[in-house]
Amino acid sequence: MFKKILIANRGEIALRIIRTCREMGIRTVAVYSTADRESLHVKFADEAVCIGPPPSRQSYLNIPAIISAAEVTGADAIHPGYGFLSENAEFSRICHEYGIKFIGATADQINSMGDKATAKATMKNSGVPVIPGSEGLIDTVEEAKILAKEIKYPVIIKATAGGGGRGMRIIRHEDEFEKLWDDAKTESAAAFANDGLYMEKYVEEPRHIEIQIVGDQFGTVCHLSERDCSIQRRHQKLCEETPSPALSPELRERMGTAAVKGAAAIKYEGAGTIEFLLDKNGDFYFMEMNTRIQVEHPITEEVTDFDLIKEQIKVAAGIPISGKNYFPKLFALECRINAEDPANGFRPSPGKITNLHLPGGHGIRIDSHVYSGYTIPPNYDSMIAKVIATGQSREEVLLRMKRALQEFVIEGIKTTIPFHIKLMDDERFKSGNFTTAFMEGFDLSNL
Ligand code: MV4
Repeated sequence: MFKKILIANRGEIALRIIRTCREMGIRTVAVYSTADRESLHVKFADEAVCIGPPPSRQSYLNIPAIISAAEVTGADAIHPGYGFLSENAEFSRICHEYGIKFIGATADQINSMGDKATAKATMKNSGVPVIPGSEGLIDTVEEAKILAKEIKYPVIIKATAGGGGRGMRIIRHEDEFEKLWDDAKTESAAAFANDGLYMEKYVEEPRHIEIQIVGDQFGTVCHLSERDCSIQRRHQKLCEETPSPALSPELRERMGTAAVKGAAAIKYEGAGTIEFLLDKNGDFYFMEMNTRIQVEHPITEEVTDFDLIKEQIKVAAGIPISGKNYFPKLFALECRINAEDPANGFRPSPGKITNLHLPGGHGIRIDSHVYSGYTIPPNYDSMIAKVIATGQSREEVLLRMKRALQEFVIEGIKTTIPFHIKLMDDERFKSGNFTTAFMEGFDLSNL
């Protein structure tokens, strides 16, 4: 087992990783930018190294500084958390070259899933259902128009280097094709230095269902069922739940099996997520694979009683998994609390937390790095806490979440708490019958 792990991240996920390391008897090294001197991850780790000034490029994305910090502290592994360098193939490869175990996917796995057209082809070849569309990239707009006629409008153009909604265009009529095609090309060239595009039939109002998987170094892959992430705004998830109100045990089994098949085909090691679109007929299709631990992993932990960070560390150390799948024994919901003003277009609201009281009690878990007197720097992601409610039924969980959100006191900044309280009272949300279009019809006034 590793003796010392460097955590190449900040905020709540850095704390989350430190906690599991403590329980496993593994020493921890925090890295921090000068904006994070007073952060809890710095205080909770056994050692801490400053890696640069506030901008991410010069600190949490600064590969030479992070490798140096691992070298001087003698860390034998690096956990990248989510975001930052977690899906950076170059970083994974450099760690490997320096003899430091990267607790995440290999460079090859990151590359093969990072290129979306390649990822789709790989999944299709391994028998995972994919959305009808182009075979790989499309060279010319003429070719694209012919294909769109064949698969019938509406279609969606996606950037192969994109993901998470960037570089996409929905095309509903042939007369807008050339403009939207050019927009997508220009945008992806500027954003990713890669203008490769592919096309799919557009699925109207799907649900976003993702399957958590874990693979070991011996080719064994298991799944831990799904998370429903349909409540999103501009591709930012707001809350996630498991089990999905839309899945029967039979569909869960089929989606889980498909995810395992796809991950096994690339000999996936570590924790990963296979994202699917679920359409109104109950058909599901591979969308993307995330080769990292995700923000919403705690809901899976709560309903399966399985520590995903511990499992990531174990498989990285070469310990085999059992191969058995995990199914939800309880219900869980996560609300992401962001330092944003939901009544003002979710505009960031950094600043000093002048007073804080975190909720607690039965069935409530809080993953957060903030404390009373802490100043949220403007340089990073605005998520400041995750409230996770667990219970015996979906109804109980929604009532428990509302109770916890009402207990939450945070002064000095605006947060998304009022939005989540309103969400818990929303009839559509309560019914469980919603899609990724849910937020388009949500009234954000009176928050
Ligand atoms: C789609 C789609 C409908 N049809 N692909 C959004 C993010 C990226 N992962 C892919 N996305 C979508 N791809 C086809 N063929 C609808 C979306 C989509 C979406 C997906 C999941 C969650 C929220 C979403 C919001 C808008 C669009």
